[in-house]
Amino acid sequence: MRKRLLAGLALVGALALATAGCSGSSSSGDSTAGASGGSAKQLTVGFAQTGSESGWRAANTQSMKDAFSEKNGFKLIFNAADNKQEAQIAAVRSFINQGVDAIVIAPITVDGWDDVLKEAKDAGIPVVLEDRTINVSDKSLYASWIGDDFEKEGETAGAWAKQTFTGATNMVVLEGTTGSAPAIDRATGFAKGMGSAPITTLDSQTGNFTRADGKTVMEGFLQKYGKTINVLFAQNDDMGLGALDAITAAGLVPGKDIQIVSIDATHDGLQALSDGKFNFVVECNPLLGDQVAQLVKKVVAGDPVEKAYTATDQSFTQAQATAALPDRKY
Ligand code: GYE
Repeated sequence: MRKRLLAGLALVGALALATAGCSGSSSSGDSTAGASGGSAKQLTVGFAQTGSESGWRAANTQSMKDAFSEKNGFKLIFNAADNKQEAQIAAVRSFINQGVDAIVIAPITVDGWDDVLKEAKDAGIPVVLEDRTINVSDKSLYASWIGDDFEKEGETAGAWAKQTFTGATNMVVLEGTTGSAPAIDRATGFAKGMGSAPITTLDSQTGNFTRADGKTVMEGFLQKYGKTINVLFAQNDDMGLGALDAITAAGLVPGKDIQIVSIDATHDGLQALSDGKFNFVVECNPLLGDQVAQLVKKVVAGDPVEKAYTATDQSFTQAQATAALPDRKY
C-alpha cells in the first residue's frame, strides 16, 4: 500500500517546487512576495508528538521545530504526550478546539484514531501523519503520511542475522512501544529477513523504546537465560544502549558474547557500533520536518498530494559507522 516515491532531498525539492508554484498563483496581488512564498498567511499548526523516549525522537522533534518556524510561515503549537495515547488524543482535541489550520500527529499506537480524526474532519481541519502509521477504517480521515519503512528496516536487520548466524542461535528481542507501527512492522520485517535461519527466539518483551527499560528488561533476560543468549535484536538504538549496561554488569562482553543488531542509527548507536559493542545498525531517518512542513502547506492550499511518502534508509557495518560518525547530524 505504501508507495516508495521520492526520498530525502528529492522529496523536499518536489514539494517545495509545487508549493512555490501554488503560492505564486494564489497571491497574485502581491508581487513583493519573493521566491520563498513569504507573503502567505501564517499557518497555525498543532503537532502531537509521541513523547521524548529516544535519541531518534529528540532529533525528530528538533527537525519539526526547525521546519515549522515563524520564519517559514508557521506558528507551531507543540505537544509531547509522554507516550500515553489518551494524552495524545486529548492534545489533538485541544488543537481542534483552538481552531488550528492543520494538525500533524506522530501517532503513538496504530489503533484508536477513528473518533478524533472524524472530529477533525467535521471541523474542517486537515490532518497529516508523520513518522508512524495508523489503522483507520476510512483513509480519507487523514490527508497524507510521511515516514520511514519500518518493515523494510526490520527485514534488513533480519537479513543480517540470517547471514551472520548459520549454526543454532538463541535470540532475545527488545520490542518498542506495544501497539506502535514500528514495533509491529519491525517484528514482521525481521521474521521475513531472517527466513529459515536456525535462530530461536528465547524471549521478546517491550522496552518501550527507552534506555531505562531496555536495561531493565535485558537484566531480566540475562537472569533467565544467561550465557545461552547469542544475539539481541533491539528495535531501537536506545534500548540496545540500555542493554549494554546490563550485559556488562552480567560479566559478558557486548558485541562478542552477545551480538547486537539495532535500528535508528543515531549518533550514539553508531558510536556503539564503531566501538564494537553493537554489530549492525539499520537507519531510520528522523529528519522529516522540512518534508512535513512542505506537505502541510500543500494540503492547506488544497493541492493534490500522495497518500504516502517514504524516506530511504541505509544500514551500517562497523567500518561504515566509523566513516559516517564525523558528519552524523543526530
Ligand atoms: O525508532 C524510536 C522512537 O517511531 C520510528 O520511535 C520511530 C521510533 C524510533 O522512539 O527510537
